[in-house]
Amino acid sequence: MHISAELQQLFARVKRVLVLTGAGISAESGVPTFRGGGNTAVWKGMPFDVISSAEMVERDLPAVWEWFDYRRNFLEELTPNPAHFEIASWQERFAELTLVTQNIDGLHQKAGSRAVIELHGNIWRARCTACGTTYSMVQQKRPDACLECGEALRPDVVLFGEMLPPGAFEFAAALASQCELCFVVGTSALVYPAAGLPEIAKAAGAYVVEVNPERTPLSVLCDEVLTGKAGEVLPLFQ
Ligand code: BV8
Ligand code: ZN
Repeated sequence: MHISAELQQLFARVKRVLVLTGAGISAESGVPTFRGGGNTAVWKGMPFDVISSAEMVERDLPAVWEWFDYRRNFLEELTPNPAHFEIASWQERFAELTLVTQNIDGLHQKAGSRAVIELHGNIWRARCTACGTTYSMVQQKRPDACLECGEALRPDVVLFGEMLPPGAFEFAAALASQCELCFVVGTSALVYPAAGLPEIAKAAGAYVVEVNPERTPLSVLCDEVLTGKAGEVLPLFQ
């Protein structure tokens, strides 16, 4: 794996770095990806973006819970991989490291990353459909209904057709427009508005680096493409 001298010099001197991650960074931890690697995630015959949609919460909330309970139980045993730990170490290395993830698995935090911008929520939390009160499901069951208002709970994740958490994208976009170096790790860059962040960084003059074993629609926009697995490529940055 060749990392250009230009990138190594940049890595050694920049202060403001933004990292955007997708399912690919958790692949080496055993988390199935959605698209990359040729397998499309389906549940009970339903395509991923049907079962994970706002419309499904309206139509069949118990089915949505089955899907997320299955994934959460699957995640219980899984641990971060060297890619997660490398990025966690960068928060000590760079004056301003911004970590933005599309992942709901919480593995960045398990690796020690603080202040993770979770654009699509977190699978370890439930949220009241009425008053918005949230409940942790880390080593504890969720209540059957909201303890504040008695209404139904739903996964605290962003489903297709739903707005991102208030301010999360705007905050990430502002930091993307100020970063000097932007890493895009393990994403197929198909889901918006998340996939728009590297475009904002590039337009603002940042050096954009993609880490992915496959090409993506973003590759042409990148200053450097490191073709490989995140857990093998990221630890090469010393
Ligand atoms: C919204 C949580 C406003 C739930 C998720 C503009 C254009 C087109 C469509 C839209 C648009 N704007 C909005 C839309 C609609 C939609 C969208 O983008 N659709 C896509 C399918 C075209 N966006 C939305 O609905 C968003 N909301 O826009 O609100 C609004 C509201 C009303 C009406 C209009 C607009 C909300 C999107 C968020 C949905 N929730 N997740 C759950 O997890 O179940 S998205 C989910 O899918 C993930 O979070 C992630 O974002 C995406 C999966 O992508 P990746 O993470 O990249 O994973 P993937 O498997 O695809 O790729 C893995 C990559 O890793 C591959 O490239 C592979 O090669 C690589 N890889 C594999 N192994 C490794 C590796 N890389 C490194 N190392 C390895 N070892
Ligand atoms: Zn409530």
